[in-house]
Amino acid sequence: MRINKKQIEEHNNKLLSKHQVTFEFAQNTIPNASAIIQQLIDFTIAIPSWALGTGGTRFGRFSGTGEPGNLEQKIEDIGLLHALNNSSGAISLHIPWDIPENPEAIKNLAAELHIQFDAVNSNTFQDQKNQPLSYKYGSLQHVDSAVRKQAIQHNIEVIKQGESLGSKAITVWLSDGSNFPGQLNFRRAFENTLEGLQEIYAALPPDWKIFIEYKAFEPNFYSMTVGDWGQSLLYANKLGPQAFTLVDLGHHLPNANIEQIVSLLLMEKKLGGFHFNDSKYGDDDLTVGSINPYQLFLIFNELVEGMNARNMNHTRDLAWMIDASHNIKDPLEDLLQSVEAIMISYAQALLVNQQGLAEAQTNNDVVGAQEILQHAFRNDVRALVAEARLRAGAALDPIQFYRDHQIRAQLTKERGSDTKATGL
Ligand SMILES: [Mn+2]
Repeated sequence: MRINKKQIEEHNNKLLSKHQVTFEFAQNTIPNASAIIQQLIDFTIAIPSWALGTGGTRFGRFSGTGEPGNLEQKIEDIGLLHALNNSSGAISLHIPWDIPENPEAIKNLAAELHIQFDAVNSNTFQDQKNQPLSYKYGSLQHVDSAVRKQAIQHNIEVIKQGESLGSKAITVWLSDGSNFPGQLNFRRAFENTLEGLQEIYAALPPDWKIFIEYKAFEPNFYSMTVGDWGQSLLYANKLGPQAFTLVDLGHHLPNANIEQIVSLLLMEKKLGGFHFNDSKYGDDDLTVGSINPYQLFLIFNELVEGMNARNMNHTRDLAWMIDASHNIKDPLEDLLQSVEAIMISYAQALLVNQQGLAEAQTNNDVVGAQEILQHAFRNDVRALVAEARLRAGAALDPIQFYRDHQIRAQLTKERGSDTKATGL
């Protein structure tokens, strides 16, 4: 299904007078409001193809209805999100769950819905049907070179799939590691992984990037072969200028200072991309901003400050993507909430008085520095984010629109109630 402009106009007209009251207040109290609105209009966050269906845990999965059953329908779902919020104009594909059978047709559909192809993701964390060798004991780290070769070939295949669609990056997340002390020679596992990554790197087109994603634990619980940002950075540095670290918010040990990690990776020109989610305990894959919005703001503050220091383009120079699991919410509603949370944090970071903050830091004015950050965080910027949507022809209140038009019920009518969108 598609949303037409007229439906959005009607929705906006109904909410306009109420919006104008809050927007005028925001405009009068936030000094650089119009510049911020333009930056919000330009910002886009990629939606992963696997997040459009109901996720689950290892204990079970409670299916939703009307979920997309193929890549075309996944792109259509992202088209719905993008029509509603103007900030979801990219898709991140997972191979082999979403192999495009007809790349030209897929490209045309995406172009029609103003959706670009973000980083493609490889998968060596599970065995596929008819796969000759198993990844039970790892992929690129494996003691058997034949398994490593199979994993390398898969990644090169993913690059080719991405090229056919116009992607410019591959994200490699490895579940490799060990569950028990003594299982693995750490050094050999690292060296094997590096050699594999070097072969994948050699297959990159010149205008491509490779993102090395790290994770502290799970599915391996004693060691992970790319376990933290230091290890990821080691690989990225050894690989070369097209290799970068990818930060997934949920992939740290509890209380890790992610904003500091982000700042230093930017300093080293090695931050490549970002996976948004939130967590209370581990890699919970909860909705970004639902547990710790202040942390999200602090991370965005470092991102904005660090990107500005290097004259980076906020939208294009880093890969922004949601990576979450919607276990009990409607995935589309959850994604609308996620994008909203990201836009709010980004807007708050844009209104930090950076010059004042630098002065406070120089003067060791600890109270002043905290005041500046918390002043920005405590601003209600929702009207700015809504105004950015309004100006771009999207909905003032995307979730309200989604509910008023009973989009899930319509999708269920189209696609049925026994649908499954994930490859797990
Ligand atoms: Mn991730």
